[in-house]
Amino acid sequence: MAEEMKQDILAKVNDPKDIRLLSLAELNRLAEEIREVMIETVSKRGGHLASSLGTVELTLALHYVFDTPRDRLVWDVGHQAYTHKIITGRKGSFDTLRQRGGISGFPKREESPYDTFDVGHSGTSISAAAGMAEALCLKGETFRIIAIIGDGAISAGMAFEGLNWVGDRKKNLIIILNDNEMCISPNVGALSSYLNRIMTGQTVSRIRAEVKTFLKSVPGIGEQMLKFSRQVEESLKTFFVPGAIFEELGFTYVGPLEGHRLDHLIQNLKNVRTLEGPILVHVVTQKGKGYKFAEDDPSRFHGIPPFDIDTGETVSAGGSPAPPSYTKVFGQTVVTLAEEDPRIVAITAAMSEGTGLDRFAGEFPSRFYDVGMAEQHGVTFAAGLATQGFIPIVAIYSTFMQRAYDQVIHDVCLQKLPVVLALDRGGFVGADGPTHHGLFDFAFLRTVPNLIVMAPKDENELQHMLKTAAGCGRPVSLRYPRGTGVGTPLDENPRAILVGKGEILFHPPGATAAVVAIGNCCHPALAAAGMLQAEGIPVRVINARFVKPLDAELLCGTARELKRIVTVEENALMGGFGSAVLELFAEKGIIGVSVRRLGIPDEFAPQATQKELRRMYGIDAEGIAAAVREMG
Ligand SMILES: Cc1ncc(C[n+]2csc(CCOP(=O)(O)OP(=O)(O)O)c2C)c(N)n1
Repeated sequence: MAEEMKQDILAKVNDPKDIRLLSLAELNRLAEEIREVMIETVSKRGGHLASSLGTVELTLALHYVFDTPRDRLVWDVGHQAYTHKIITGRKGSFDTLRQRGGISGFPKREESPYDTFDVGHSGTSISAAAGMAEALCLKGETFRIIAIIGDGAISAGMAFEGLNWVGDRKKNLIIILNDNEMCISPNVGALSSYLNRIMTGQTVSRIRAEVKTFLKSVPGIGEQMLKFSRQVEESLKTFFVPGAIFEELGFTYVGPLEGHRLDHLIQNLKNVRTLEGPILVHVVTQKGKGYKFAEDDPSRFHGIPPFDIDTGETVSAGGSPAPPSYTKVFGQTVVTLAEEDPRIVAITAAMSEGTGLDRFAGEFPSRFYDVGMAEQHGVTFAAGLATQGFIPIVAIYSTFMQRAYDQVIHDVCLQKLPVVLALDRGGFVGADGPTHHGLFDFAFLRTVPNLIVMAPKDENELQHMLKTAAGCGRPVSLRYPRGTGVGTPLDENPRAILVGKGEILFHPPGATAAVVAIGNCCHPALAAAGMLQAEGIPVRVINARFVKPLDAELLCGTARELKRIVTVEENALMGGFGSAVLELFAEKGIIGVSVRRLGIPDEFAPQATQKELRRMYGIDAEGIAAAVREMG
């Protein structure tokens, strides 16, 4: 495919100024060329293809009409901004998308003056744009601010808070609602149904117009019928005006616009540019537009690993079949547990496939809830269910659980409600980078009273821990990593383990140090011990299992005996697992023990593969072994 492509127009575009010189025909051709580049690059690098394919014309029209970078485009989530990247000076580096040292998959201020706000989590664009609008007034400047938000992201609580504010402040601010009726899966919620009715309403008015023309053409009775149809139309209008909800909130509503027609978009955006006050422009797009496989299955192409362009199939690494992913084992186990216990219900915040809950959704549709991109609501909703005797399992990626911190504290833990917080993507996520790494949950959750914090060493322990969590009658956080398991065979039935008890994984005679690991760091710790054993350095390896409650007896006993401890975690060091161990030792008056903590220092880890990051931060087998050697 690469050889066939010739991007003549794109070759001339280095900056949005260049596209403002193009004719409509050239702009349409440019859209095609951009799609080719996007498909080609994402097929090699992986990425958020479907969303970015859906915004090609919209992005071109925005840069064409507005004076960027003076006018500010504020993207929500930012996964749909590949066209924006390509035409704002990053065409040449687009091939490094999501790679270590390469350009980010999301807008990033340090990357370009065209990127006005760092993003990755949803629902921030309206508030950020509102802040810019206030600043503009304070500074007496006159540029335009345009927030671009999807129909999924606008369902986030924060987006509603922003709308509420903007509609009231009456400052100049344009919100583009990019409506493709999809989140990752089909969108849910009352607002989504409302938007859908607007579109259906449009179809109705078009049909009505056609009927009118027809009636006029009927001699005699036609006029009479037309009169009647006008009356019906009037009553329909009061019943349904497109965008009325936004008008009531203080916005001028414009739309729905056809999001893949550049002429239509450009003309309407030029008009919008002249309007004052808060404006909401409703643009209808198609997720995956222009690439058949993505149009047919936009969910799969939302975030896709490398794939074959001709077949749309993801490229497998080959060799022997990989062990199941943690996500898959989690999804299977929830189903197993739910079969035994009718109190178990499951909740996702718009990520049923990503969290593996799609299987549960299929088996127990009435006990499954997709609350939309609304983590805060999801957690408190779970707390409500728990007050009525249910056992909610809320599956949210570690990074997105940050959104629901107060809900965890105030609504779940304060009331000791038995809610299971299943934190997928704990640790490094890889190419999505710093906005998405799950590196803080041990630290921010272990300080919350009543909460048990655990992490399994492998996929088999994950199923046992999930059984433990669902059965213990307490709030629990259970975090596990992105990616495949380590290949440990799965026991047939999940069984509960003892809360607060760790295990010794390797107990060589004559050990002079212990590596105390948590979660997915246990297997690298074992590998390190194997390497050290071969060098004549016997090291004990402990799987702590719990960040809280810690196994005080095991850990303090080991420290007193061996005097040298290395802790390992895929989490921020500050306040994390190693800190918990140090606090325990201080509390128990353990002295004369040297402790070395391995984990992530006080910085945001960059984008790179998980393997590269583990190497970089010294928490892979080599890094752990080196730390033990250095202790002497
Ligand atoms: C707080 C938060 N929760 C979940 C996600 C994961 N996520 C990324 S994009 C997306 C769907 C976005 O839907 P929409 O806003 O409609 O944009 P589209 O991809 O359809 O263009 C989700 C759930 C996120 N980025 N941030």
